[in-house]
Amino acid sequence: MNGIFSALVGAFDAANRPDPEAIRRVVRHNIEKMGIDGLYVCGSTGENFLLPPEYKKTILKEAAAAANGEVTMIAHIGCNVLEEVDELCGTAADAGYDAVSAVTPYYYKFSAEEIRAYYLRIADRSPLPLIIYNIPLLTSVALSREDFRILFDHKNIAGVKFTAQDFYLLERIRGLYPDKLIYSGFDETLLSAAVLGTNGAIGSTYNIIGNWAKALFKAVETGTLPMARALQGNINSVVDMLLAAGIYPTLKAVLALQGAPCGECRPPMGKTTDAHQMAAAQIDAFIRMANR
Ligand code: MN9
Repeated sequence: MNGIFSALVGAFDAANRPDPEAIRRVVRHNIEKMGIDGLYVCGSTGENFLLPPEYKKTILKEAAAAANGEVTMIAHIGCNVLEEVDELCGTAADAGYDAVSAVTPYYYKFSAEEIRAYYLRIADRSPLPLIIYNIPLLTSVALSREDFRILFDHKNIAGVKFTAQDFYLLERIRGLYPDKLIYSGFDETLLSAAVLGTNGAIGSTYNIIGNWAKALFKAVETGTLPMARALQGNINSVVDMLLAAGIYPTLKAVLALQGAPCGECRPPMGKTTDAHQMAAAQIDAFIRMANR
């Protein structure tokens, strides 16, 4: 389960429905062109929070079929509706996923105890190991050291997708739980997380620069830090351009230029504009130049 995982982008048709052909294209692109180790399906990058449950199921199934057992597969099934969580968990198990992942319950101000109960319930019922998805920037829920202590005590809780800049906490949980899987979730701080001994990373930009993330991780493993720093510099130049233009539509526009078109974002996200296309052309040129 170690390595670089692409947070798979959503691939939709003109009516905003999952597009099986586009899903297959972007999955194969990630495996064959980026050389990634795994896919994280139906996460934030997959526009999870804009999807009805039946579309999530379709995407989980199509992505697994396209990956054909060649890489490690994690299904994000997190949701505030527990019946939906259970159902998606079943879909992920049937489709052959290696693990499930779940975002912290959000919107209502749940107590730490309620949040932990949510995870313990999933972990008790899930036939697949569970990866916690911690992303305080978007959920306003920040798991504490005490939360990790209690949650990591459960043998079916395998690890965490740590999408936060709290490297103090990251270092502490790495040291305390050497057997748990810790994945770095912010691509812009991949190096900082990798030097702390994370098991890998899960990120949206790896759809287009997964090969750089792989190389960065290897450079850290072999102790070639100047190389790792240079790679993080290139990754961050891409992240800067993506964030400035609007990350998801621009990411999709770059994928189209790389030969894996996957439609537009689902509303209420906006349509792809000329500005997105222009930024994508710039990013694509930058990537080509750096790959030479
Ligand atoms: O999967 C991604 N998080 C979100 C993780 O999309 C919310 C990251 O890869 C970020 O997109 C990336 C840019 O901030 O680090």
